[in-house]
Amino acid sequence: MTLNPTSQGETDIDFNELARKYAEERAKRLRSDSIGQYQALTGKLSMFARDPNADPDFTRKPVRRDSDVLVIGGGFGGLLAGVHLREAGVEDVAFVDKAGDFGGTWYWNRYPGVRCDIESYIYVPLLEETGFIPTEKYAKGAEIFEQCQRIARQWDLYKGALFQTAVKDLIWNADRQRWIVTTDRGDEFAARFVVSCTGLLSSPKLPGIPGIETFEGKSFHTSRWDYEYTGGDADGNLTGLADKKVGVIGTGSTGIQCVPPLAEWSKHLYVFQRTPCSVDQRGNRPTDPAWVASLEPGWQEKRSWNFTYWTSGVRDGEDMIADSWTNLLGEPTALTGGATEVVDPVAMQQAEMLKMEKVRRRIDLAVEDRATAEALKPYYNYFCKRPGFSDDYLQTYNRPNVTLVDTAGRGVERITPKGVVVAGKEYELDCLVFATGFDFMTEYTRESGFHIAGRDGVSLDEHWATGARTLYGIMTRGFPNFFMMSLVQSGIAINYMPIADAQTAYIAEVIAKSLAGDIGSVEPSQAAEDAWVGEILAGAPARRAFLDSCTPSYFNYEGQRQKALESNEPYPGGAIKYLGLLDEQRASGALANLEAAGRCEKVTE
Ligand code: N01
Repeated sequence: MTLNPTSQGETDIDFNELARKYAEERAKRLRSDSIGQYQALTGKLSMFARDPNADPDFTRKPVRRDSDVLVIGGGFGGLLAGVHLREAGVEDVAFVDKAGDFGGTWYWNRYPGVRCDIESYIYVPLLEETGFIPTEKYAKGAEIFEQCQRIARQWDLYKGALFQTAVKDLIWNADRQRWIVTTDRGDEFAARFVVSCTGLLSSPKLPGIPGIETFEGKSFHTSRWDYEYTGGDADGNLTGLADKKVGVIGTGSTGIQCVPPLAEWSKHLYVFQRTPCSVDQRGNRPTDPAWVASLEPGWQEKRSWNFTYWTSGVRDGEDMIADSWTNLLGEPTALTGGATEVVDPVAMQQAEMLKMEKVRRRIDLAVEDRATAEALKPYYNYFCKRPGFSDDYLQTYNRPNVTLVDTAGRGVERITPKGVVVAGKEYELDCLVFATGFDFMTEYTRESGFHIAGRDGVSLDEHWATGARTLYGIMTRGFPNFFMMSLVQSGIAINYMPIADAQTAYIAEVIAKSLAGDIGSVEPSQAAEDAWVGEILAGAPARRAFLDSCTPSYFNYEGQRQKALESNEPYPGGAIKYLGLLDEQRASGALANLEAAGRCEKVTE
C-alpha cells in the first residue's frame, strides 16, 4: 500500500504547540551518561563481536612485509582507494581487514531485509566499469556485497590481502620514513603510506542495560546475524524462529528493515522502542531493462551529481532519482548545507515540522490500533535522526503476532536471564536481537581500534586532546603519509559514495606523486591545517544550534555536547563545495598545502 497523505489540514498545525511537544519528548530522553550509556563489544561482551561468517579456527603464519601502501579496511573506502591507486599506477598495495572478505558494511550487515537506503544506481560504486546493474532501485545487501567482491577481483586487490586480521599499532619510523604496522596475528608491515578506511559506522555498540550478559536465550547484534539459529537468509525463510518468542531492541534504520521479516517468521515478535523512527515512503521497484539499455557512458557520475545537487537544495534540472530524499531536500530545510540560499530560519523550521506531520499522518493511515499508531509517531525535527524509509514496517504492527513495547523514551529497564523488563513488566523471550547501531564520531582511535603514534612518538589521542586537527578531514600534521577516511572535519553528503570517491582519488594522487618524486614524507602545512580547522570551527555553531534542539541520537552525542569532540564537526561548506575543492587540489598537482620532506628509496627485500 502506498501511503500518500494529502496536504489537507496542514494549515491547522499549531507550530508553537508542536515545538513544546518536541521539547517535552526530548527532555524525556536526555540522560546524564549520554554516549557513556553504550558499551563496546569487548570483555564480557566480546562474544557479540564474533564473526558468524568466517572460520573461527582460521590460522596462518605471521607476515613481514615492506609495501608502498597499506590500506586498512576493505569496505567502499578501501576498495575505492585500491582502485584509484591502481589507476594512478601504484601497484604495491596491501590490504588488512578484520572481516573475512572485502565488503565492509556489506560484509557485516547481512540481517534479514538488509538493503541500501540510497538509490543503488548512485550508491553502489563503479557500475559502469564493472558492467553490473543492481536488480532493484534499492538493492539487497547481498548484491552490494557481491559488487564489492567483483571490484576487488577486477582491480586485483585480493593479491596479498590479509583478512580476519586487526591492526593493533601504527608507529611512524622517521629514520626509515615508514609506518611500522603490527596486527593481532603477529604481522609486521613497513609501509611508506597508510590509508585508514575503517568505516563510518563500523564498530557495533550495545546499550549498557543492566543484566545484558545474563540473558540465557540466544542474543546477537544485527551486524553479526546468527542464521545458524534463525535459519534462512537475508531474504527471510527464518524457519528456526517458528516456535520462538523474539525481541528486537532498536528502531533505527536497521530495526525498521529487519522487523518485517522477523514478524513474518517468529511465533511472536516484541519490538522494544525508545524513540520512533521517521518512516517515509520507500517505493522500491525492479530495474527496468529498457532504462538500462538507454544509459549512455558517464551516466552514473551524472546521476550521482544530480542527487548531490538536489539533496543540497539545488534544483539541477530534472530530478533523476525522484525519491523521498530528493522530494524533501529539493526544498530548503535546516540542514541542506552550504549550497542552499539563505532562507528565513522560521520558514525552515516550519518546513521540517510540516514534513514530520506528513510522516505522522502516514502512520495513522497504516496502523490500525490507535494506541500503537500514537506510540509510533516521532516528535522531533526530520534531520535530528537518520530518516527511515519502508513500505512494510508500519503495517507489520497490524499483525496479531507483533507487539510494540513502547518505553516512553526511557529505554529498556533491565535484561534478565529470561527476557526483557520494561516498566516493571518482564517479557519472556527465546531470542533477543540488538539493532542498537554503531559508534559514531567519538574518538578516532576508539572507533578504528588501533593505536597511532606519529612523529616523536606522539599519539593521535594526545595530538587531538584539545580537539581534532586535520586538512580536509584526511590528513593531520605530525602524522606524515597517513590518510584517514572518517567524518571528522570531512565533507558529508546524503550519499557517501561520491565523497569516498573524491577523497580516495585525491589520496591516490598524493601518494602517486610522492612515489614518483621519491618524496619521503608528506603532511599538511601548519598554515593549511590551521585554516581548515578554522573553517570547521567557524561553521560549527550553526549546526550545533540545530542539533542542540534535537532529541538525543548519535548525531548529537546523545544530546550532550562533548567538549573534546566539538571540533569533530564536518565541513560546513556542504558537499558540492567539498567535492569541488578536492577535485581542484587533485587537478592542480595534489601536493599544494602539503609539506614534503626527505627522500625515500625503495627498499629491496
Ligand atoms: O542504529 P541507530 P541503526 N533501549 O543508532 C535504540 C546506517 N544504516 O543500526 O533512538 C531501547 O540508528 C535507539 O533508540 P533511540 C544509517 O546511517 C544504513 O539502526 O536512541 N532502545 C535506536 O532506535 C543509520 O543511521 C542502512 O532512542 C535503545 C536504535 O537502538 C546507521 O546505519 C541500513 C536503547 C539504534 O539505532 C545506524 O542505524 C541500516 C535502549 N537502552 C543502517 N539503546 C542502509 O540502508 C539504544 N536503543 C544504507
